[in-house]
Amino acid sequence: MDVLLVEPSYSNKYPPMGLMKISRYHKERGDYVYFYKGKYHVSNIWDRIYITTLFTFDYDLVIETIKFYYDKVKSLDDIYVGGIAASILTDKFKMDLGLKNIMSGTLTNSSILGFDDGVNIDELPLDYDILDDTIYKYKAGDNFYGYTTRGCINKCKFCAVPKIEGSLDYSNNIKTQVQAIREKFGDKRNILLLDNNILGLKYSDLRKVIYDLVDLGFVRDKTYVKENPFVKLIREYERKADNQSKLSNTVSKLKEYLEKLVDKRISKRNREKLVVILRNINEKNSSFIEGVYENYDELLEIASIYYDKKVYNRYVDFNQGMDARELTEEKMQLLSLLPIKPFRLAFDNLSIRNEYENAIKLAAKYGVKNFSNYLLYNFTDHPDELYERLKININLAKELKISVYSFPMMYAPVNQTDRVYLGEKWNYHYYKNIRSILNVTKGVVAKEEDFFEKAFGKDVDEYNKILTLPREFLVYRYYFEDTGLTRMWEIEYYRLKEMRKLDILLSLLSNNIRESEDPDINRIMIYYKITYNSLKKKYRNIIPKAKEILETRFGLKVK
Ligand code: B12
Ligand code: SF4
Repeated sequence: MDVLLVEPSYSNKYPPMGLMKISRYHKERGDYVYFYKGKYHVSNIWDRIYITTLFTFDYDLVIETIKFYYDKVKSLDDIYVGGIAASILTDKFKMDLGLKNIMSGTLTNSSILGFDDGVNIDELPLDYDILDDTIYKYKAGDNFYGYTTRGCINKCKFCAVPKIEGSLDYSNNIKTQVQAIREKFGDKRNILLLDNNILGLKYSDLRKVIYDLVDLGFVRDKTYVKENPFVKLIREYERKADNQSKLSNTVSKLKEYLEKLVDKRISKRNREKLVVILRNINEKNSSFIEGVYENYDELLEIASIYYDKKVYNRYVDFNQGMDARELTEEKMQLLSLLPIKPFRLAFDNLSIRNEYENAIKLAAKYGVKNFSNYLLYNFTDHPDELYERLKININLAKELKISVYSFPMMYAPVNQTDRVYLGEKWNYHYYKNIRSILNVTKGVVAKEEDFFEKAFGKDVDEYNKILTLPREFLVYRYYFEDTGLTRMWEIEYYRLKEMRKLDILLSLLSNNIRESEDPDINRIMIYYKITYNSLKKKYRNIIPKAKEILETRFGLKVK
């Protein structure tokens, strides 16, 4: 059977685990499997095409990609669509595509795909080889990926997990998974666990998970040693040859590795030996790989001397924002056996402030120094609450001498096919400005107090002022501050604040209106029409004028 696995060309951090499991299943059946990210422009007709989906907000791209493959199969029933977005929006996919095989949920039995061998595909170890078929580089790196649980004990309204995975189900196969991957692909340094709520497990189950990870070598001491790259590449070649996979990438990697070895700081004798071997291989008409096998022992001997043999730390990353409400001292004692980095907690709303602060303090007591915490916003929260939560993190970091990064996560309803959604207590102007600030920082809120205060303000009042700024003033902060325009805008802002007219201003701005019948509002509106690019053209004379006013009227010296 010829099988094509497809991931649409959205940008994502983690490799497509679902497809990696499906690949493993088909390769074990003896099928040919190829993976492509995006639209594969070849004339092949495939026996099966599996297309994975992830975020619902990529819906349009996913639909377009699926349709692209319609003429690459004999029958449309040979296209299988699955994964997270397909599980959330199964009916919509079915309606918009008219395909029979839109699958929902996890692949707990191969019968779901029409096979009768009863394999639990969900528990199969991942096939990392498919990642060599694509040039796309997944940011999460070459690590172990897995789940130790599925589902969750909670049913938060903003989350899709209760719908796609149901209640918390403990599946303790992480040990088998990691061991199988080690056997087939060699060791990897870190492990990223995509559970939803690991702390929802009762103590005895959590204990089993943690001890499995400890047994696998994920401990706080250094235990990771890189493998000899030559051995790794030869094993990759042989594994792929067994599966009739495309070998050219591996051969190129092997060639590149050996050529680079010549340039490394190796002994004169070994360099000469290596140069002769490589020249002989190239001069012979046989293939490069045959030459490598002919000189295998000598190459192995040289390669075994020159590679990084240092011992490194490993990291465990529970990718979720862990549930602070469920962190007890007993559970923390268990977690402290692992080299968790970063330690991620969820701070979804102020109502869990006490539990959250206690969880951080407890973790810090057990030596955790690096936190990366998720803060949901634009849901039922008020904008001020985001500031308060960010500030709490800054204060905790200072008080406990730890590092706390905040990752604000913008809410959008889980079944929406775009990300445009405004929380009931938010306005569009604030919403856009928060996104602008986060764009500059790549979504992270600085852990240092001075950076934080510059970005979000010293207090809630200043935060509100920053969120009211014209977007351009926010994005090109220093430029507009230097021209004096920000100061001038501020004067108008405080005037309107006194007059209690800020709500009117924000409502107009949120509706993209830049004119008002109210002269007080119109005075400030001018600043919202200025763009960084047009400044020099249209508002050339504003800068000297601004300077003059600020200097003569307010005694402010402007650069
Ligand atoms: C890890 C993760 C992330 C990672 C990135 C994931 C990635 N792949 O790159 C990070 C941390 C970056 C992330 C970020 C976000 N995430 Co997230 N994330 C997850 C999580 C925990 C796992 C997703 C995953 O990759 N799973 C791996 C899957 C695909 O592999 P698998 O489970 O083994 O696959 C099985 C099945 O899905 C199926 N299958 C899979 N593919 C296929 C294909 C075929 C053909 C078939 C038949 C079957 C099939 O079979 C497999 C075996 O059983 C989910 C929650 C969850 N439990 O699903 C949320 C989730 C996907 N995230 C979610 C959200 C909201 C976000 C954010 C938008 C949060 C925010 N507000 O900023 C951001 C967006 C990031 C962005 N791009 O802008 C929502 C999605 C909601 C939606 N409407 O799409 C989820 C569902 C969680 C939730 N709270 O509701 N996320
Ligand atoms: S605790 Fe996390 S995974 Fe569970 S329902 Fe709430 S948001 Fe979703």
